[in-house]
Amino acid sequence: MNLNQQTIAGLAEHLESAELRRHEVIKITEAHPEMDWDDAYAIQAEILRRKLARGHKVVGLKAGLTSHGKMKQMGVSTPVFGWLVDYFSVADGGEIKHDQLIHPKVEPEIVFVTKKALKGPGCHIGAVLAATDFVMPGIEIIDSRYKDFKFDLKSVIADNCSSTRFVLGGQMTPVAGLDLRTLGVVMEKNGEPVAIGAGAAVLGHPAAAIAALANHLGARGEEIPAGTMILSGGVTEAIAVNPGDHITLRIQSLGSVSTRFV
Ligand code: OOG
Ligand code: MG
Repeated sequence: MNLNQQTIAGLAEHLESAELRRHEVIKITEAHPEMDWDDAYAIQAEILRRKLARGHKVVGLKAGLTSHGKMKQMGVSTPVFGWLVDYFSVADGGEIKHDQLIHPKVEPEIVFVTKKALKGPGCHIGAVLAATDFVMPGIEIIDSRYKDFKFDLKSVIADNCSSTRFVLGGQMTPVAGLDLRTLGVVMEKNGEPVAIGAGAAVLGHPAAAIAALANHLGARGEEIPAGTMILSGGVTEAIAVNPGDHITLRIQSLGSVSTRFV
C-alpha cells in the first residue's frame, strides 16, 4: 500500500459524498497516481465501513467488467469486485428516481445465490455450480461518481465499481439442466431490444465470475458465505437511461424483471 490511513479515509469520504450529494468528481488517481490495488480496495472498504456505521447492511456482492462488451466500453481488461447494501435494492417493477443519481446506466446480469460457502484460491466453475442454490435475472444500475463515466481500474474499484441500485426478479432457477453459456439475454428500453447477448459473454461462463470473486476474497483470507447473492457482471455494454425510460430484462429460462426511471 502506498497511501496512509488518513488519505484513504479522506478519499472514501470524498467518493461517498459524491454519491450521496449526486455530483461528479475527477478520478482520484489524478491526485494520487501512486495509489495501488490494495489502496483502491481499502478505500472501497472504508466507504462500506461508513455505511455500516450508519446502520446499513450488506445484502450482496458483485463482479464487474467481466464481459468483453463491458471491458471494451470502459477501456479496461480485468474484472473488479464490490459490495451491495440494503438501500441499493429496488423491487421488481419498481421506480427509480433519476434525479437521485448522477448519470445512471443499466446492465443485464445473471445473478447467483449460493447455498454453500465458496473459498479460494483454486475456486472453479464446478465448485461454483455445486454451491449455487439458484440463478435469476437482475438489472444492475451503475452510476460512476467520475466525470463523464471515465475512469481507470484503481479509481473505479475505490468507487465500489460504480454500484448504486439493482433489481432482482424472474424465476429462482436451479442450475442443474441449464447451460448458462447459451442462455439468451435480451434487455429492452421502452419496448425496443437495446442489448442482446448470451451468458458466455461473461468470462466464457458466468460461474467463472463467481469463482474469480472467491479467488479474489481468498487472497485476502475471506470467503463467499452460503446464502450470498452475487451479480456476475453485465453481459453487454451498459445502456444510459433517462427519466421516463422503462427497462425490461428477459433471460431465457429465467424469466424477466423490470424497472422504470421517473
Ligand atoms: C464499472 C462497473 C461494472 C459490470 O457489471 O461490468 C459492472 C463500470 O462500468 O462503471 O458493474
Ligand atoms: Mg454490473
